[in-house]
Amino acid sequence: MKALILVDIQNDFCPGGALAVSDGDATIAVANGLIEQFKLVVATQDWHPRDHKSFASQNDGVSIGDSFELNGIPQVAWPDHCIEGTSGADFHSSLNSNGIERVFQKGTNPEIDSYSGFFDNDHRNATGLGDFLQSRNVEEVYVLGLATDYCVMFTALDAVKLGFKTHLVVDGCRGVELNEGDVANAIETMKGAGVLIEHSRDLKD
Ligand code: VGL
Ligand code: ZN
Repeated sequence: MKALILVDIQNDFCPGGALAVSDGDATIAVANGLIEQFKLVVATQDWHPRDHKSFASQNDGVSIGDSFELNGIPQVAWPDHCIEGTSGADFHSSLNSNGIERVFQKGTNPEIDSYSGFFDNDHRNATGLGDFLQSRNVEEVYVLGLATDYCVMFTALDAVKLGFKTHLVVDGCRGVELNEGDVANAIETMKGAGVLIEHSRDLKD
C-alpha cells in the first residue's frame, strides 16, 4: 500500500501568511493532482499554542531567524505562526482537503518544536502518523508540501528511519531558504538518506 503525505499546506506558509514561503501556494496544484491518484492521503498540520517557545516573541533578546537553544535542542526563532484555531493554521482553501483521510497535528507542546510529521524534535513523542500508516499496511510513502528545508525534510528522513520506501515529490515542495543553499542541501541530505527524488509528472499511472 502507498500513501501520500501532505506536509503543512497551511495559510501561514503561503504568500500573505505569517511565515510565508516563497511560492508556497505552488505546492497546491501538485497536491490536488496527486490526491486524486492515491487511495490513502494523510496530512500534517503545524499547530502551535499561542505561547509556543519556538516563537521569537516568547524569548527575550531573540529575534526572528536567530538560532538559540530550546530545552537543550537547537532551535530557529520563528515568527508567531500556525496558532491553533486561527485561520493561519487552516489548510489553504484551494487544497482539496476532502481527499484527506486523517490529519496529524504537531508542535502542540509549547516546550518543543516538531518539524517531522512523525515525532517531536527530540524523537520522544510520536504524533501517531507512523502507527497509523503501519495499521493500514503502508510500505511506501510520497511526501510533498512545506517547507522543503524543515518539515518536509524531517518528515521524509523519519519515514526512511521507520522503514518506509520514501519518495519526495520535489515539484510539490517549496522551502524557507533562511540561508542560501538550504533547499539544495535539504534535497542532498534526503537523497543521501535514501529518499527517492521524483517529479509529479512521472507519477501518473
Ligand atoms: C515549519 C518552521 C516552523 C514547516 C514549521 O512546516 O516547515 N517550519 N514551523
Ligand atoms: Zn511551526
